[in-house]
Amino acid sequence: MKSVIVGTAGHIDHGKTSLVKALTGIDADRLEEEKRRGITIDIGFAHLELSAPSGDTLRLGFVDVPGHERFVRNMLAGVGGIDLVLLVIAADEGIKPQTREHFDICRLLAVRRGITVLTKSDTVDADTLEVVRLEVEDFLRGSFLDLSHSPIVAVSSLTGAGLGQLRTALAKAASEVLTKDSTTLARLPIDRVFTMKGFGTVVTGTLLSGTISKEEELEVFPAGKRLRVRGVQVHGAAAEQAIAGQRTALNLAGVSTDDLARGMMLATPDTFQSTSRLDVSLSLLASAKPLKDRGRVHFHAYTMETIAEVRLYEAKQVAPGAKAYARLKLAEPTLLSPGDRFILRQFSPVVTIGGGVVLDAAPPPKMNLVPDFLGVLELGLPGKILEARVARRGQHGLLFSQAIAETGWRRDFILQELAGALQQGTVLRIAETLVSASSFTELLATIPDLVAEFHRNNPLVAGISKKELHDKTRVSTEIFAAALDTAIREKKLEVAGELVHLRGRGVVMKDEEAESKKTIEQAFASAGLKVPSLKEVLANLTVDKLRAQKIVTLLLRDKILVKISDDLVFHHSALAELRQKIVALKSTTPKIDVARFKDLTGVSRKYAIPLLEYLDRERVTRRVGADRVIL
Ligand SMILES: Nc1nc2c(ncn2[C@@H]2O[C@H](COP(=O)(O)OP(=O)(O)OP(=O)(O)O)[C@@H](O)[C@H]2O)c(=O)[nH]1
Ligand SMILES: [Mg+2]
Repeated sequence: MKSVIVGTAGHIDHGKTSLVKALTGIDADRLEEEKRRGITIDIGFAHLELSAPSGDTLRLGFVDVPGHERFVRNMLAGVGGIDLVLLVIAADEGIKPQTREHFDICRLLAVRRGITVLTKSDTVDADTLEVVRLEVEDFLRGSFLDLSHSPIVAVSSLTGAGLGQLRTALAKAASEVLTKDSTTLARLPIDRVFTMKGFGTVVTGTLLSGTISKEEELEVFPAGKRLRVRGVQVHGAAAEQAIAGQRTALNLAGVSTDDLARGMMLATPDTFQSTSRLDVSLSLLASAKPLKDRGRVHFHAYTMETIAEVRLYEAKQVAPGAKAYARLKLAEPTLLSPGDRFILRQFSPVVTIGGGVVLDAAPPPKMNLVPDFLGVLELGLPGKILEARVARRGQHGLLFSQAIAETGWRRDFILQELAGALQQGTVLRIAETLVSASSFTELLATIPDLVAEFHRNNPLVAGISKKELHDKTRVSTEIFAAALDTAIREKKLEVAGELVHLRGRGVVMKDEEAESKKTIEQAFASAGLKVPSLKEVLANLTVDKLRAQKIVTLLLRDKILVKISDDLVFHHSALAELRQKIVALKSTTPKIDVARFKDLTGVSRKYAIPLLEYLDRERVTRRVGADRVIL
């Protein structure tokens, strides 16, 4: 069954509540004070089932709003989720200030459909009714309520005249309303919080999107607390599930009424984030004063309101009737998504001055206007929006979880909308991250540059460690790994163990350095265990001392030379030979002393002691008193 939310709008006392009662039989004025004063103060609710022209049943949920100028903020809390408006104008009074203000609000909120109702038709004669009708027609010309697509119906709630015609018009309009999307993530702005005997905490609201079922978990924003849905009511009757577009009441567990209030939003858990920064497209009413950069305004979206500072992107001020891109800095955080509409009211005196649409609810802190970015968001094509959001993140890419939080779209929808770009390769998917091909290409070009730079600064080191290279790119582990793989596949880089180097380049030495390296290695190799002192070797080289020291360090790192004490360095082959000699001795001589060792190797005592200690450390021998046991 299709559910449609119908809101009333119009000046005080023009007969909105009476009209809702005449249509539904329900008095939406529920407060004692409302009944006593005969005016509506807060929003009220009613419901009605009608047959659509197709024969299907339509379920209409009514949100009746107050007309009094002092209660416009309550009107705003009610009008946020409506699909269709009944603009109520009393035939005996015609267009009045809140007729205009409520109508402006509906236009700014982009309410798409409506019916204009001339109420109290019993109080005027036919000629007067005709004059009012013409006046109203004129007023609505060119708007979403233009006579060409929205009827004007005269009724009397007192006599019932015209109500049949209004019902027919309502059924037609409601059947043409586009249903809200029940396949996306759930969001429910809270408009009432109360306790019900035997139930506990109950909240109500118009479900903007998705579905909410019994026993489901929800998160409340901006507080972030989690709670469980104990029971669901739709239009006053118990249900298993509420679907987008329905007036919904939820009985909640794990939360008291003190923790909840009008203006908070319930949503699918672990998905969204509250924000105090919004990038928006705003429109200023022609009747408003110019809006200056850094101006303060009242901000209303769905059932919430707060104070906002307006920062303009392009100009110093917005002219009456003009549009502008702006950043709104909210005094209190809230959960909003792109596409959500808002209203701005002047700080003081409080009157409606404009409104607009949220383009980005997760903008970076700095106001850097990426060319065309907000324009693409405003255009509203999901695939293009996703591509722009991916591109904005550059080499870091956009995680799926971020894409979901930023757009309010489900993962499968995102994948579906990006299918073309992924196939064409303009957007790449790397594990859980989406990266634009151009950013990835940039990264691919940067990495060999970073490696080349490292080679320049460290000519004697074989390559940069993967970790150091990763740190320099600052991208995620997955993106770095993918980029490195690609660079290797494209034969730009090579990897040896943990070190990355440019292709065809291990350690590149200048000629005399390479020569010196050979000299040093040979000097040690031919000396066997009777090594020269390092000083002696270095003295015979053509390179300077610092370079020579580096070469030795390199030989030590590559384990060609082995340092066994502070000033004794041996060639690895000499030590390997020694080891073999000692091990071979074991069967005939299980124990040796220093003198025997000196005989065996031909080295002096100065060398013998450190060498034996080295063998102990290497577990070739073990010292027992003055002897060594061969292990
Ligand atoms: N004669 C006549 N009186 C009406 C009609 N509709 C409403 N009224 C009277 O107009 C007065 C205001 O009606 P409401 O329905 O409370 O007006 P409202 O627009 O809901 O007012 P607020 O919610 O305070 O803005 C009441 O005294 C109604 O009895 C009508 O069709 N004919
Ligand atoms: Mg009323």
